[in-house]
Amino acid sequence: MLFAALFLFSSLAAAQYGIPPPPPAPVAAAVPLAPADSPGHVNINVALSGFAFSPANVSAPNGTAVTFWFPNSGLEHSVTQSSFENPCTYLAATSNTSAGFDSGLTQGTQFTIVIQDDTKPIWFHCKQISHCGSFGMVGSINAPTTGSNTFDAFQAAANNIGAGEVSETDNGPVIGATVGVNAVASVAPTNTGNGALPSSAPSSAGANSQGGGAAPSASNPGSPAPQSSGAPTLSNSGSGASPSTTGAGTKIQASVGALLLGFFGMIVLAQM
Ligand SMILES: *[C@@H]1O[C@H](CO)[C@@H](O)[C@H](O)[C@H]1NC(C)=O
Ligand SMILES: *[C@@H]1O[C@H](CO)[C@@H](O)[C@H](O)[C@H]1NC(C)=O
Ligand SMILES: *[C@@H]1O[C@H](CO)[C@@H](O)[C@H](O)[C@H]1NC(C)=O
Ligand SMILES: [Cu+2]
Repeated sequence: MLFAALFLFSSLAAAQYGIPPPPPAPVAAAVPLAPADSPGHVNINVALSGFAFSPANVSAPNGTAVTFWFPNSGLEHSVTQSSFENPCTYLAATSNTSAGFDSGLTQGTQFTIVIQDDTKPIWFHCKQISHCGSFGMVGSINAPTTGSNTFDAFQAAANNIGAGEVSETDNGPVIGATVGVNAVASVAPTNTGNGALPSSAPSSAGANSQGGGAAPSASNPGSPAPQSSGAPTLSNSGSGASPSTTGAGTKIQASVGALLLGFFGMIVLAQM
């Protein structure tokens, strides 16, 4: 403890008196970009450059694992299932269908869903405030390529919402066999870092436990509570500025650091 305190103090003194500080601690390795697709596994970058999924619309047959790669960028994003009709709104359960999957806001992680019915489109968006309505941060899987419900039409509908986007609550990941429409996620966002599926991810061998026609009960006590449309937790500043959820966290880290320094300082004084 004393040694640690002395070390802290001496590096502080070094910085103050112009002695070259020790080399900076190694920066955590950046999360790799989405690797190339492989058989049964499709990879999608999340906001790698700009607020967009890339690729934003893919086709993926039954049993395919689709992994979303969230960069460690300082700004959280999500993959949140929605509907063609309401691109920027979490897909709530109905009496006939289960609620949508949701990664929850996250960064520096990967989130994998497995396709259960490739005959139906899967629509999703990022719930970070303004990303869907103002930036069109949406995506689709197995969307029709012609007609009125294409990916392009979906994204246009999101952009039409614009600043009218309703901020959504974030209750963390919504995963498990009882949620997700036409695709399910069984593992919360995890940093596997190397393209490997999380060990408990469902195999992409095509097992379809839900079946196409089964009507999951909306009152299943095992299913996570769907997000309410009540009081939003993300604040909408209403300005055009890019929102950030990291400001408060950074401040907290800084003051914890100051507290720790003070604590060590007192220990040193006590030893003198
Ligand atoms: C993506 O969407 C466009 C327009 O909606 C469509 O022409 C294209 O075929 C789609 N690509 C895939 C892989 O679905
Ligand atoms: C639910 O299913 C019933 C019977 O198939 C149907 O009449 C009803 O319209 C469906 N409700 C919704 C919201 O899809
Ligand atoms: C994929 O699974 C769904 C649901 O079980 C089924 O209706 C559909 O026919 C399957 N697709 C193919 C290409 O077999
Ligand atoms: Cu986003």
